[in-house]
Parts: sequence; structure tokens; C-alpha cells
Amino acid sequence: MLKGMFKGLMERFDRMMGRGFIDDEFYEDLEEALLQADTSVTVTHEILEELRKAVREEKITQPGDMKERLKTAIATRFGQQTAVGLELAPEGLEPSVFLFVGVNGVGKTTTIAKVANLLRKHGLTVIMAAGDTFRAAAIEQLETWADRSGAEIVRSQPGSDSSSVIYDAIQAAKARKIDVVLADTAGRQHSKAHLMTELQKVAKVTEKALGRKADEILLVLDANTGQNAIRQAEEFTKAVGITGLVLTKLDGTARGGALIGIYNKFKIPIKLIGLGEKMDDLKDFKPKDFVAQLFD
Ligand SMILES: Nc1nc2c(ncn2[C@@H]2O[C@H](COP(=O)(O)OP(=O)(O)OP(=O)(O)O)[C@@H](O)[C@H]2O)c(=O)[nH]1
Ligand SMILES: [Mg+2]
Repeated sequence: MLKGMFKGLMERFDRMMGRGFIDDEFYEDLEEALLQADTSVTVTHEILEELRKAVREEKITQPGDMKERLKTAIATRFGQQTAVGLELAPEGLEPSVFLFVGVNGVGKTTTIAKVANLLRKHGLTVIMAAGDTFRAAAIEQLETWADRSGAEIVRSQPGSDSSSVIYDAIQAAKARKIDVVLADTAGRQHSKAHLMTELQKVAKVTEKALGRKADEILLVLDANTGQNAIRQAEEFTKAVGITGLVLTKLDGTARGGALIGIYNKFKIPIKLIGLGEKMDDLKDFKPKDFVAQLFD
């Protein structure tokens, strides 16, 4: 599933392996491949330095051994994350509330469908809040997913206030003893101050309805966005306290390099990864497995 990511890197690696020895050209090829996958210049140079050091100190001579080194170098940059999963509400304080935020088209609504599907399979009841009130189509899209996953939905008229819809959904969940509220929000550019202010209001209203902060505020990032994902993480973190990242569209990206280092920079756990458009295409994030898949 992850074949697309670092495709260029893998092809180049195979060519380097073909040469059977490590030379300057090897490092140059590796550098170019990492940069082409949109790995930042800093992270690329750190990785190269690490590999050169390993070659010197451990007398590595074969590109094949280097591949293992590279895997480790990438995996450590995702930190010691184990799949902790989503944070549910403390016992007795249900419902759990998860807000999904991010720029346009990254996969927020699809991820909500996938998470609803997962929760339903675990026997939890789910209510979706149609907090993307900008477009009628967005509300209909969520309704379709609610039907398919067996979730309920709270919706309002297009153009109505996003935070009131989410407020209503939380109240409905309390009244009907529903386990989890999944709140959709409209896609918003991280550079638009008024939209980020609106998001702060959503977070505040959620807190008011719930008596505590949302259990998760998940920033959804499209793996294809390259280094701009870092900017998005910066701005969304500043506006609202992001508790976890969801990385989507990993099934088709050749620019996943930007994601190396995103954990290191923000120390926000990557909670879920999206690997397709269907409800089952969602996985926990485990750095080692993830990196192993990239290389195999
Ligand atoms: N290949 C692939 N496509 C995905 C994935 N997640 C979402 N998509 C697709 O990306 C497109 C946008 O997904 P949405 O869920 O509507 O994105 P959104 O963030 O809700 O978009 P807005 O509400 O317009 O901001 C759809 O065509 C989805 O099917 C994924 O993990 N892999
Ligand atoms: Mg959406």
C-alpha cells in the first residue's frame, strides 16, 4: 500500500545496490532521492551525516547494510511512538469528542467515516456532527457516511454556525448516551486568520458543552502536500491545541519525505494513517512497521 511513497528513493537505492560498493556518488544519489521525496534539507543532511558516521565507525562497505541503517534513521525520526490509539473520555464523563481539522480536501470527512466504522466495529455508538456548514454537499457527504457506518448525525442548514452544530451534537450524545462524537469542520487555509479564529470558537464551544477540552483535536494532513504540511501543523497548533495527527493518502504519494521529522518537530503523535478511499483503509501508526513497509 505504501509503495508510492519514496518510490524514487527505492528505485535509486536498487541502482546503488547494483554497484555493490559505497562511494560519493552513492551519497549524492541518496541526497537527491530524499530531497525529491520532499524531505527537508535539514533532515536530509542529518540522515546523511548519520550514515557517513556509521560507515566510518562500523566499517560498513555494502549498500545493503546501508539500507538497514537508513530504515533506522528514518524510523527514529518518528520517535518512540507505539500505537496509543485515540484518547477516549475519562470513565463516567462520556461522550468522547473528537474534532477533525485541517486545510481543504485533506481527507477530514473520509477519515471521520473510517473512524466511525472502526468504533462501530468495537461496539461503540457514534454521532457525527456536520460542522462543515459551508456547503450543502459537505453535509450530504457526511450523511452518506453516517448511513454506511451505522452512525447517527446532527446537522443544520448550510450557512449556519459550525460551533452550534457541534454543541448540539454533544448535547444529543449526552441525552442519548452515545459514546463518541465525531465533529467534522470545514476545510480552511491555515493562512486565513478569520478562519483560524472561527476554529478557536469551535474548540471553545466544545469545551463549554463538554466541561473539558475535546478529547482529541486531530489535524488531518495530506501526505502529498510536501513541506507545506509543516506550515499547516505550525498554524493549526498555534490556533488550537492539536492532540494528534492523521496522515492521509499515503497510498499514492511520492512526496512523503516531509513527514519524516514532523513528529520530531512538533512532538504531536501520529495517531492514524489513511491508505485509501474506503472505510477500511485506516491504520494505527507504528513507525517501525511503517518504515519497513516503505522499503519492502
Ligand atoms: N487515496 C486516498 N484518497 C483519500 C484518502 N483520504 C481521503 N481521500 C480522498 O480525498 C478526497 C477528499 O476527501 P474528503 O474527506 O472530502 O476531504 P476533506 O478534508 O473533508 O475536504 P473538505 O471538506 O473539502 O475540506 C476524496 O476524494 C477522498 O476519497 C486516503 O487515505 N487515500
Ligand atoms: Mg470535508
